[in-house]
Amino acid sequence: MQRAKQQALKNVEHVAEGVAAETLPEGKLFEIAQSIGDKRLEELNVEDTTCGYCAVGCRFDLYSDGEEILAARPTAEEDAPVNGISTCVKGKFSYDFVNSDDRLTSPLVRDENGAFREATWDEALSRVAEGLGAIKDEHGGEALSVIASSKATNEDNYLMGKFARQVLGTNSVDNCNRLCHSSTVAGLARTYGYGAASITTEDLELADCILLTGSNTTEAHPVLATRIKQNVRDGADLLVFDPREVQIAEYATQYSRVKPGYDAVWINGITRYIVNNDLHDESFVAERTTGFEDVKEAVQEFTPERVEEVTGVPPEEIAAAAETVAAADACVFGWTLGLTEHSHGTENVMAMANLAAITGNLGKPGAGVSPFRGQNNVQGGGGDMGPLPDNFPGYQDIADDEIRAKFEDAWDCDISPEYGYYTTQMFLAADDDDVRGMYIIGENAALSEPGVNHAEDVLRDLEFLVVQDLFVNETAQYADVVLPACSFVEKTGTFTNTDRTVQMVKQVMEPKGDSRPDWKILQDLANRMGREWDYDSSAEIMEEVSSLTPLYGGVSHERVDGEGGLQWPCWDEDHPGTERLYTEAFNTENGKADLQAVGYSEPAEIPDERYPFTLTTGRVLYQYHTGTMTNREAGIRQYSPNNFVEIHPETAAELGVESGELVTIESRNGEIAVPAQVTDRVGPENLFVPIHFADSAVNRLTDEEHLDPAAATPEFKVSAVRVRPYEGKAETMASFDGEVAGGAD
Ligand SMILES: Nc1nc2c(c(=O)[nH]1)N[C@H]1C(S)=C(S)[C@@H](COP(=O)(O)OP(=O)(O)OC[C@H]3O[C@@H](n4cnc5c(=O)[nH]c(N)nc54)[C@H](O)[C@@H]3O)O[C@H]1N2
Ligand SMILES: Nc1nc2c(c(=O)[nH]1)N[C@H]1C(S)=C(S)[C@@H](COP(=O)(O)OP(=O)(O)OC[C@H]3O[C@@H](n4cnc5c(=O)[nH]c(N)nc54)[C@H](O)[C@@H]3O)O[C@H]1N2
Ligand code: SF4
Ligand SMILES: [Mo]
Repeated sequence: MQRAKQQALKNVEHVAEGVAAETLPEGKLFEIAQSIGDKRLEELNVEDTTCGYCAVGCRFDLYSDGEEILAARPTAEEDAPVNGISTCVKGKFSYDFVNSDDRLTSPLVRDENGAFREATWDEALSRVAEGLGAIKDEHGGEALSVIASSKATNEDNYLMGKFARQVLGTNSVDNCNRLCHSSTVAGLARTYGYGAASITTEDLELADCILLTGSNTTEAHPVLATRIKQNVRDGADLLVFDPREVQIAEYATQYSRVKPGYDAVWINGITRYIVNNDLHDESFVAERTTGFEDVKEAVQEFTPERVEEVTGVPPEEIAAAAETVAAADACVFGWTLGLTEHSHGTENVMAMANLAAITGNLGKPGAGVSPFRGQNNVQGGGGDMGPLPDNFPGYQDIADDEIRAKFEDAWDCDISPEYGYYTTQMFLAADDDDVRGMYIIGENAALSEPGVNHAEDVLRDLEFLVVQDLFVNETAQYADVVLPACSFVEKTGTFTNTDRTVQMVKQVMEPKGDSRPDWKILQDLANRMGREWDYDSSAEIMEEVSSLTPLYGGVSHERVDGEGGLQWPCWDEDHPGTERLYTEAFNTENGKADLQAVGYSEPAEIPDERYPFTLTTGRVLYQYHTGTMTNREAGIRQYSPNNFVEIHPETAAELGVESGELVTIESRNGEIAVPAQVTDRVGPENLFVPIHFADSAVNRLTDEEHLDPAAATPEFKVSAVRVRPYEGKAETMASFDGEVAGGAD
């Protein structure tokens, strides 16, 4: 298809999506099908594959002429269990990054002047082997750390963990789950046994009540939002608790504005109301839980008055929500980062886990807990595959002697029983030279870590840094060697989505230039560093995963492809997979949910006279993270060209600023200048800035030191800041042209 025509089509569809903010009707999709007709179908490659943006795990057919991706169209519905025919704007249109001019097509090394020059694979891999090897020889493998990529496949990630432990000799391997849902994983593992969603996606439509918190669902998980809205239209109750009146709140039976940073308080308030009014599920509590009495006692301090004082939620809203949840036959508790990205995120999650358990909402259709996971493969690649400092694949503890012996034997190496550093801790450990070299794969840490002024210093000062990515992203600018990886459209493997479904990812195009799939790069490097890996395909890697990982015991490419996805636990070849967790028992020693009393905690940064506002950060529909992929999309840039800060009209009036005018936001950690978007979506004491823009990176304002004690998650959702009209020239906003395009209203 001619480019101009294709672009015109895309623009039309963008408008349609902008209005619907979700999916195209089937008829429209049919028209697109017709327009591909310019090319004869037999000239095109078509594969059913899984989206590489978010963890909803939409599946569709991707069409390519071998040079570029032409279209994404619905695949057979039985192969798309989560989305059916729906997709969002990113999965449908955002493929320009694949062929963008600045895509990495060959390895880069530093020349004698310190500038990057292209190099052969041979030279680049030798440099990496020498650079990492020298630190290992002098300081031991523990002085090295690896950040694995939740954008990459399960098979890639299994090898990232194996590479760290077997080849480098370090347990310091982690990934973006640390910045995201690791408090969910910790909180749910502690109470129920598995750190994952208990529901299958269909439960969002079977529930008669959905309690959502800290989730901007229509923008961050659009296809799940569609399913929720459908159910609400059919009569289900929707309760939304969020400091911002996000779009999903428009559909809610009840929206409550909460003060950021105090979620356990209102959740405990609801639990208190339920237990004090005997509205809990007594038989479920008696037969399937322990710890109820402790929880009941712990929630007593969260009286309606106290909850209102701390969180701003009035007593009648707590009572109404409690009555609705208790009256429901089946309720899903959904959450995202508003609950987890806190210095006490694990407590927030456990408070929610208590509420779900005491109301008996687990292990039955339409009920359960559903943390909507983030990156396309953070459930699988970021967790299940074990590129983690404390776990082997399948959450097998590295400190357990028997398990460690199993992996030492399989991998033919010694493994220390000491946990390594979590991602956030790696950056702190580097200050003391406890980490001297890093291998960062598909993670733009220079923008996504908390406190990036500090992260930049660390990256600059490392003795050796290798970055493996599609682009010379902000992190790669500090690298000694950059290795070109290929994206999900150029390789085969599996991703595991937010409801534990393992799904096929299929190669639709040849790797761009000299780029290679992550697993092949790791294999070449391992062999250069003295090992003998000889995997012929990612399917073979999955065979090794399933042989060592009981949760994935029955997972193979053949089955995943043939059966249209498999949900873990899938213990063996004959096991059908598991739609819902905990139908019979919890994954704890005695099979019961181990409820944990949760008391009062507050954020690390509390507003004061100098920093009177609370800043929270997050996402918009059209953009993805640090923009490496979406910012290369002309259509997307048109809708979401630059950064902004949401400011309440009263606050804006006090400051004397209007929409589009620049303001300076300053925290104890740094400052940025961004245009104001005046809106009452935020409360008067709150501000919101998205995370997608490098030229006024919001993580200059966040803090790297105050981490969740159990999960080491940073406090991305609360920073104390002050704000003033911008005084200087707008040089910090090179891309700003006076237009502000905010989130979906
Ligand atoms: N378009 C798009 N979609 C994405 C992504 C993307 O970059 N762009 N990223 C993916 C990834 S990796 C992730 S992890 C998910 C994230 O998905 P979300 O967590 O839904 O995304 P965020 O924008 O970070 O917003 C979290 C919500 O928490 C609210 N919030 C802020 N502070 C608090 C608080 O203290 N308490 C409560 N209860 N709520 C609070 C915010 O107002 C916002 O509505 O999105 C995934 N999907
Ligand atoms: N203030 C604040 N900060 C946040 C958050 C927040 O809410 N607020 N959210 C946090 C969360 S939840 C997350 S998940 C992180 C996200 O932070 P990152 O994971 O750092 O963000 P991305 O921009 O998705 O970076 C992924 C990189 O992988 C590359 N890539 C894509 N596919 C592949 C592949 O197959 N192989 C390889 N090797 N590379 C690939 C892309 O080009 C890109 O450079 O940000 C965190 N930071
Ligand atoms: S909802 Fe997520 S998985 Fe589905 S198309 Fe959009 S970005 Fe991709
Ligand atoms: Mo995330």
